[in-house]
Amino acid sequence: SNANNSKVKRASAPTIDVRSGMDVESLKQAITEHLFYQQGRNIVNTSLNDLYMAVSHTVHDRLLQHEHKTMNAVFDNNNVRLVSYMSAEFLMGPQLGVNLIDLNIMAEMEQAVQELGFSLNTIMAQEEEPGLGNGGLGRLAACYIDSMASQQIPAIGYGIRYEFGIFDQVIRDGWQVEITDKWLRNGNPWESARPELAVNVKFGGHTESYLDSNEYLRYRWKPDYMVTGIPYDTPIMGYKVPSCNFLRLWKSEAEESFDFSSFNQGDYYKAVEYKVKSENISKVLYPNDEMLGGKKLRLKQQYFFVSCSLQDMMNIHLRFDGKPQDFHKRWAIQLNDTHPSVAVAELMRILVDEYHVDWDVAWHTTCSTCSYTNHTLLPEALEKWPVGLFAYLIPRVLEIIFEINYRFLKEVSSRFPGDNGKLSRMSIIDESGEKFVRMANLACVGCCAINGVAELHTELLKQQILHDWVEMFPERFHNVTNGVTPRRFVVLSNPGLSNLIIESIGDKWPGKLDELRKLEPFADDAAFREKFRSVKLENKKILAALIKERTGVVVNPSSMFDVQVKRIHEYKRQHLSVLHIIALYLRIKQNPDIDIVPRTFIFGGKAAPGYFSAKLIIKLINSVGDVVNNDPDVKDRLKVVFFPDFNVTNAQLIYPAADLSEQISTAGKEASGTGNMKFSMNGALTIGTLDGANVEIREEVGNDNFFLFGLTAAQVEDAKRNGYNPHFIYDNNEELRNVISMINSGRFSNGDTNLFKPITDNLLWHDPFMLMADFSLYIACQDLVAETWKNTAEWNRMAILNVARMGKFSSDRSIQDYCEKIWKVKPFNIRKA
Ligand code: 6GP
Repeated sequence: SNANNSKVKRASAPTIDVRSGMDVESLKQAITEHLFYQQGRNIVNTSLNDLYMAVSHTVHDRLLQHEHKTMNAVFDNNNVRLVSYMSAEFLMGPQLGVNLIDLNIMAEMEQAVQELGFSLNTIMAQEEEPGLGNGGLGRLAACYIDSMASQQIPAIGYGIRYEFGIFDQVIRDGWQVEITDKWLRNGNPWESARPELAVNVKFGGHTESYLDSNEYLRYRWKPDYMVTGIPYDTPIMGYKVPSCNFLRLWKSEAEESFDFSSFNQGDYYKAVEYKVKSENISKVLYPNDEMLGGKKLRLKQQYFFVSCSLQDMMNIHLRFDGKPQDFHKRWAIQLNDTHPSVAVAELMRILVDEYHVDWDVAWHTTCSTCSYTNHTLLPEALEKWPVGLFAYLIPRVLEIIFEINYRFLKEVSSRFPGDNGKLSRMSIIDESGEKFVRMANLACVGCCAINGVAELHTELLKQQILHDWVEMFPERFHNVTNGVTPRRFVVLSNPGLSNLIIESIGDKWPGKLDELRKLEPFADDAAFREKFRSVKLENKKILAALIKERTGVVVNPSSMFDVQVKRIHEYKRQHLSVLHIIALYLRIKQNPDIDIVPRTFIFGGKAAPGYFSAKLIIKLINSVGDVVNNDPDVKDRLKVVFFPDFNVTNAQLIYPAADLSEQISTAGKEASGTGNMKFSMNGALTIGTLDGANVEIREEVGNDNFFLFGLTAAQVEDAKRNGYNPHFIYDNNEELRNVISMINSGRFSNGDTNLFKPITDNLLWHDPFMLMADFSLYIACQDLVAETWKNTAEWNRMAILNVARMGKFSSDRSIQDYCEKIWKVKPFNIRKA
């Protein structure tokens, strides 16, 4: 009864706790105090950004409480294995909204902010997102650290604190223009610098051998210079659980005392030059997903963040009183593609050179620690570095790679005697011409697990680029199909749908996505379908307003929103969708009274700045839009929009408004895709090929609820082997001929018949991504899509079933797979610890 009394008391007179209180009064008080003591403002003279900062600091305080408790509990326990997710990219997206959801104080914060005279949505819109990634790979890393926290897996994400993230895209005259992303300009309330945890990283110089006190032959690295890594931590809260992990990103700085010699000799400029050189390492994210082979700074970035992270992990391990060679018992490292794969050699260097662990013991430790995820089959994305560059930048690491390779190749020749082809293919060093270090080979040698990101992708990996490795180490191979976090991509971005689902099946699903199955019966409930339709319509109205604001194009919210948003790449085939648009336009031009389903085609995505064809595809989309959108014959039945600057913030507004999701890559080329999952979760139907995770999405939602078209991966390979002839297809398909002729006629380029020639010539004479082969199948499938759209009840039934059957694609499930198959790590309940 005492407890009861105090409850009653607290409810009527809350004790305000400005650092951890979750009630409206505490939040208000905390915001007001942060506003004054951190920003020097009062609520009456605040700018929106100052208010955003104050609200975010208020949330950050609460996260720190959880982070502190989590880390104390973890570090108190000697038997916990932690995950280290190493990634050159974390495409985090805005933080305020998800943190409010994870802390379960969205409503309280809304009210607090409202009582202060503002709206939470306006404040959230103020946030400049940390775009520290290019696309799928970086966004996956962000989803995974979210899910690790939510699954109560003790984990640290390790990466680089780029001063400039992925460029901002603007469209001028239909072309992409890149603008520097100054995301730190207005301050970052989510991070804390931890200068006392700084570590140094060596570069350049030479190595030498010496005898240690036990007369053992050892090596040491005499670098030219050192660079200091300063960690910046961002808390990563779990969803409605007390666990809070963190993301630790490294900023490079000049090593304080290092260049004092030249400074003292009066060479002030040399000292400053060294400072600039050091700070450059974490200056900018590389936007290219293609060949980076010659980019010295990129290799420096990779080694810098890997070395910082491993030193930090060793420091943590030793703090637990661990022995260096037991490192693998404390840590499971996941290498997000080959970008951090130099970790294999660097961990060996630390164990052998710095802690004098025997080579064989160190090798066992290293292999038991590291695992590698491959994210692409595209040969141009397989990283390799000139041996000379390695020798120049990190000479000791190269020696260790040579030693690893020497021992490994001995093993290969004894397993496969006389197979010289295998030997040269599996060698870490490519010796076919100029010598290169092959990063995927280094990863495969030094990792106990290797995985692809969707079932099809893993099979193709095993058959194609990693075939030799399967023969050597079959037990190392796994599949872990990608997933996405429903907290950000449904709860936060689609409140209308979320509330409808909660009304119908309760609120357990965001943390347990299989629960969505309970929605299935509602697909046959006309009243529910109507509510579902009206949620979608509201989302489309919001997007339509934004499209008007950003592009000037007026679109009809009741038309079908046909959306393709992702990086622009030929294998993703944005231009196949353009061919379809032109085919529809031609049908209208041939018969202006034709009965045609009104559609709004929405594209978005960045092209790598050096990828000419991708940039020309953006220009083509905009050019076709200019003609189609303004032709009176079209009568607004078709609209084509290129939504500029596709990023996480914009993505959150686009997925909820989509009716049709375009997942039309050439089969066998898209490793998984994750946008495909976000669309389905938000009730879009997919038109797609049997590629990446599309295969599994179709399996889950049912063949009848998925618009499938196109060649299979095996058929694509067959066609290539048998001498694929795109021109022959063109000659035999009148609609296709008319479409291509229309482009070549200059109709979309003010009479310039050359502008888009690189695209059409490539399609007619090479067509490496088989658009010609899939064209007629795609058009036929799109016609079926249009027919289905006319039956609103049927369309919505299918869309609801898509939502209901997406449980598998929560990143929570992916993380559970990694824990069971690869990391051998269990959830750690800090309340029970
Ligand atoms: C991407 C793949 O292209 C995409 O299919 C996949 O869903 C995503 O990774 C996450 O696994 N790959 C990259 O972004 C990349 O840079 C080297 O690969």
